[in-house]
Amino acid sequence: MFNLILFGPPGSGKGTQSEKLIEKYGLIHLSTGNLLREEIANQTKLGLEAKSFMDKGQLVPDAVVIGMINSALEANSQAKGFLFDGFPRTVAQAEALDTLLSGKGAGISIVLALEVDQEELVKRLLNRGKSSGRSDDTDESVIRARLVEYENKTAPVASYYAGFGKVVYVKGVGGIDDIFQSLSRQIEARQLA
Ligand code: B4P
Repeated sequence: MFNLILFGPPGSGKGTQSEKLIEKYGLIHLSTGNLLREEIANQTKLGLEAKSFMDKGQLVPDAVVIGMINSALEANSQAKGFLFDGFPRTVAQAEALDTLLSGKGAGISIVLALEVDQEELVKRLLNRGKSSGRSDDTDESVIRARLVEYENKTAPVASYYAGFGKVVYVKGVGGIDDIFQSLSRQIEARQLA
C-alpha cells in the first residue's frame, strides 16, 4: 500500500495538486475539508457542529475528523493506497492515523510538504473566496486565524513525521504543472510509477 500525505498550510495547493495526483497514481483521495463540507451541505448534526469551528478559522475537534477518516478507510479496504489531503492536522490526528494504518499492516510512505509564504497564501484564499462560496475564504481575519491555527497545531505534524525520516519539502510557488512534476518526481523516487 502506498500512502501519501500532502501537507501544507491553507491555500498551499493541497486540494489543487491532490486532484492531479490521484488521477495519475490511482490513489483514493481523502480530504477532511471536502468530507466536512459534504456534511455541511447535507446539514447533518456533524456538519452543523463543524461549521461553527470552520467559520472562525479553527480546527474541527480531533475526534470528529478521526472518526470520519476511520469510516473512509473501512469503506475503501481494497484501495492500493490513499492520498491524505488536509489530514492529519494535529499530532493527535497523526498518531491516530498511524494506529489505524498499522491495524491494516500499512503505514505512511511519504509526507510531501508544500512551502508557500504567508502573503501568497492570503492572496490565493481571498481570490478563491470570490468564486468558491466558501465562508472561510471571504474574510481576511478568518484566513489569518487559520494560518495561526496552522502554525500552532499543524506545523508540529511535520516535525512528528520528520522524526521518522518521512518528510520531503517541495516548493509550492510557481506553475501548477511545474509543482505537480516536482511532486511526481518524489513519488516515483519511491517507486510508485
Ligand atoms: P481544507 O478544505 O483542507 O482547505 P484549505 O487548507 O483551506 O485549502 P487547500 O490547501 O486545499 O487549498 P488549495 O491550496 O488547493 O480545510 C478547510 C477547513 O476545514 C479548515 O480550516 C478546518 O477548519 C477544517 N478541517 C479540515 N480538515 C481538518 C482536520 N483534519 N482537522 C481539523 N479541522 C479540519 O487552493 C487554494 C487556492 O490557491 C485555490 O484557489 C487554487 O486555485 C490556488 N492555487 C493552488 N495552487 C496554486 C499555484 N501554484 N499558484 C497560484 N494559485 C494556486
